[in-house]
Amino acid sequence: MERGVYLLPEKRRRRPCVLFSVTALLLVFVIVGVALGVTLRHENDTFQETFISRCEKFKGSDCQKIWRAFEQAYVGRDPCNVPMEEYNPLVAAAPPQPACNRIMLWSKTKDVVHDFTEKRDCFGTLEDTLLGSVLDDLTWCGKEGSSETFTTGCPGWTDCEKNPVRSFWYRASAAFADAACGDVTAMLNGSISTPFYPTSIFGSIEVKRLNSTRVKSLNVVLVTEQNEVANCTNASLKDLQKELDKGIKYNCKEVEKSQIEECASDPQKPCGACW
Ligand code: DVN
Repeated sequence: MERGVYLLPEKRRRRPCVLFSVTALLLVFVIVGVALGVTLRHENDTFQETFISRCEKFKGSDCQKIWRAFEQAYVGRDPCNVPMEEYNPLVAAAPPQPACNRIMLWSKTKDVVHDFTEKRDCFGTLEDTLLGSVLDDLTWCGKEGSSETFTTGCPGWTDCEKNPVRSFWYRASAAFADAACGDVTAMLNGSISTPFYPTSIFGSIEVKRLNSTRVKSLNVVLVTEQNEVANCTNASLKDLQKELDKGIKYNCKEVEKSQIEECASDPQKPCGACW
């Protein structure tokens, strides 16, 4: 056989290339898998870190106990099957204790309300309590067969009724309304045709749970802008009055958004003078 370069048959020549490609592919899968695992782990840790650091702002709270009471509501569950009652242990661990005459409820006015309560110490919303503040603007869910907390790939607010986020806000709002006492204020949106609507949390949960044995009055502040759509004679506000416990006095006042914002930025102005 003539000496020379011994060429491998085509099939045997292809084998190292195939082996190399399979190894490379496996390596890519392992790297992606590890990266995904680290990301999920990081998601979980970051979420818990956020929860705990917000909780620790409320001195004297057992934040690890509150965290455990929270995660037992949704971890390992179908994220579309978390009834609001699953958060009962969390509410028991961190019950809202709002100061009488300073409770602020709201609906479709989140930004103006929180701008006001952040700048002035006149009122407190649910989101100013431990229960509301640890989870404000966060999203979370669990999955059957997993002990993780996920912050992505969770059902949206309207995807299913019993999702972990919506059920939490329903349950927390119920606890907040149950604890309401004295003169309660509610900031509603005068730029929409129905400032009060029955399917909102304010309408479906909070108004129904205000009890005249504790609550003396409900004072609606209807936030208006130039293009005022609704005023205090709006039909939906008459529905609100019908829903209200009979012994609770109802008031309504139209207040320009600019007046509220000015008052929020003027700490010298007494709370009562803001509207
Ligand atoms: O009194 C307040 C407060 O105590 C709170 O606990 O409930 C009352 C406000 O709830 P609400 O009456 O339903 O008023 P909103 O403005 O319709 O909804 C309140 C919040 O629920 C929204 O700000 C949404 O939260 P987000 O996304 O701004 O962090 C959420 N929400 C309501 N309907 C939603 C929705 N999020 C997404 N899609 C929807 N359809």
